[in-house]
Amino acid sequence: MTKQNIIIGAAAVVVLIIVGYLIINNQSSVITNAPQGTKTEKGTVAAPGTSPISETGQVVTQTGEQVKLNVTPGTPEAPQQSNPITSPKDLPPQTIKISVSAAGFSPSSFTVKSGAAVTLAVTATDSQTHVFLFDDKSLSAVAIGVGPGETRAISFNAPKSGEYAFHCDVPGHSGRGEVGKMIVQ
Ligand SMILES: [Cu+2]
Repeated sequence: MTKQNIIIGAAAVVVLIIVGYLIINNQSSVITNAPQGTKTEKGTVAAPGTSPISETGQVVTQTGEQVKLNVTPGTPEAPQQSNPITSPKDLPPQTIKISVSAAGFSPSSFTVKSGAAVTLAVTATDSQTHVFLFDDKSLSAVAIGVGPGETRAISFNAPKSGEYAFHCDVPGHSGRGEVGKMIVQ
């Protein structure tokens, strides 16, 4: 074997390692960025980053336990908000879509069935940050924070029947009309 052949052989091995790495890396990124509204190991996710919805219709944590709605947002027991969603088409069709700006929420009310696994998406349509939050502490974990122009979603099981007011938690925003209500039937 000539010196030149050894160099060519070594170069080929390096190329194979790089190609192999890229293939493996690409596969893992497909798994972590699960396609929208499709099945993962624990259930169906509405968008990358949301908590999965199990086959029995319960929103569950990454370890498979039912999420808690009265805990601090973003903690492991809470339903997780999605990563920013680049196209509204990336959300399942049954998603409840709400936009928020200085003019308020639109629509400012929506109706869901008690116990149903609801996916709610909030879009900031102006150049401000907004934080969707229910007034009732029993739903404190169902919170969505969006930057200017951003859309994010969260999945949760609707509570018992009643009306649940929500507001934007950024100081001054609810006072100018960023309020609304969820009606649970
Ligand atoms: Cu706001």
